[in-house]
Amino acid sequence: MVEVGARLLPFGLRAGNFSIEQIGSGHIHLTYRLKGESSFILQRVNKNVFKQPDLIASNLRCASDFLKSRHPSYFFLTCVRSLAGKEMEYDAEGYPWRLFPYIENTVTVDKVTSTDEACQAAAEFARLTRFLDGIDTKKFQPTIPQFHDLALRKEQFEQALSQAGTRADEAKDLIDACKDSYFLVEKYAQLVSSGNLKERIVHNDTKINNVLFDKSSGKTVGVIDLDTLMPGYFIYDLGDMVRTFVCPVSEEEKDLTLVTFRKNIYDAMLSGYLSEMSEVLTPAERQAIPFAGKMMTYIMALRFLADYLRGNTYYHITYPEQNLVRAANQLRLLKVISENVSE
Ligand code: GN1
Ligand code: MG
Repeated sequence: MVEVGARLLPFGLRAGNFSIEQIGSGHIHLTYRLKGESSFILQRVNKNVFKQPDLIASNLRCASDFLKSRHPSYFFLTCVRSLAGKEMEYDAEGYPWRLFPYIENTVTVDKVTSTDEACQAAAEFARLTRFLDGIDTKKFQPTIPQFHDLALRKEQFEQALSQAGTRADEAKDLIDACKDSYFLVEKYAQLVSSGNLKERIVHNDTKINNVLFDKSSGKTVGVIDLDTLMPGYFIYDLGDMVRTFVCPVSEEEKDLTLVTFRKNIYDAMLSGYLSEMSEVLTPAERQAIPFAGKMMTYIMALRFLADYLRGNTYYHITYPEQNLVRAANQLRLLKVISENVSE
C-alpha cells in the first residue's frame, strides 16, 4: 500500500482533513481523490513511463502561458504548486507526486453513449489543438520520445517477439494478425516523409474519459490528462478518438462479437472535430482523416501484444492474459474500422 498521507505535507495539506479514495481507470499513474472542504486529485506519476517528469511540467507551462495570452477564458487544468513553489514533489523512492484542484460539478464518462457526447468531446479535443495552433512547437519536448511513431512501435514489437520464448507460441495467431497489417506501417512512413502532416501540439490520449463534462448542463468543460501534450500529428488525436469512441465496448472486452463500429458515433465525432479543426487542417491533412483510426488502433494492438511478449512490464494488469485480450480486441476493432472507413 502506498503511503498517501505523507505526500500531502509538501502541499500544506493534512490527510486527516480528507477522505481519500483511489480512483481512475488509467493504466499508468496512481490517482487518488481527496474529499474535504476543498477537494483535490493527488497523483503519483509513473517514473518508469515518464522518465523525465519535469518535461511534463515545462511543456504545460509553455502551453498555459500561450493559452492565457490568446484565449484567456479557456479551461486549461494546471496543478497546485507545493509550499516550495514546485509543480511536483518527489518521494523517497523518486516518484513525483502532484496535486490538482478537483473541478466541482463535473463528471467523466468511460463510454460514449450518444452522438451528442461524441460530437462535443471531439470538438473539445480539437479546440485544444486549434488554440495551440501557431505556438512554437520547438519550445516543447517529448515527454515520451516517439510515443506514437508507428515505425518505432513495430520495431519494439519485433524486438519483444525475438525475445519472447514460449510466450510467442501462446500468442501465435495474434502475432500473425499483427504482421498482416504491416502495410499500415509503410503507409504511415510514407505519410510522415511526404511532409504533408503539419507538426502540431496534440494531446495524444484522447479517450472520452479525459473529457470533463458539466454535471448540470452536460456540456464539455475541458480536457484533462495532459502528460503527453507535445509535438505530433493531428492523426494521433483524431485516431485515438476513433479507437475509443466508435466501439460500444472498451479495449478490455473479451467477447469480440461486441466489438462493432457505430457509424452514427463516427460521423458525429468527425463533425465535432472538424467544427473546430477544419479551418486549420491543410487539404493534405484532410486526406489522412480515414487513416487516423486505423493507425491508432493498430499501434495499440502492437503495444499491448509487445507488452505481453515482454512479460507485462508496462501496462497495469489484473490477470495474466489481459494484454493478449486487449491486443485481440484492438485487432478486431482495426478490422471493423477498416471495413467501415474507406480511404
Ligand atoms: C495508457 O494510462 P492511460 O489509460 O491514460 C497509454 C495510452 C494508451 C492507453 C490505453 C503514457 O493511457 O497511450 O492509449 O493506456 N498511456 C501511456 O488504454 O502509455
Ligand atoms: Mg493517459
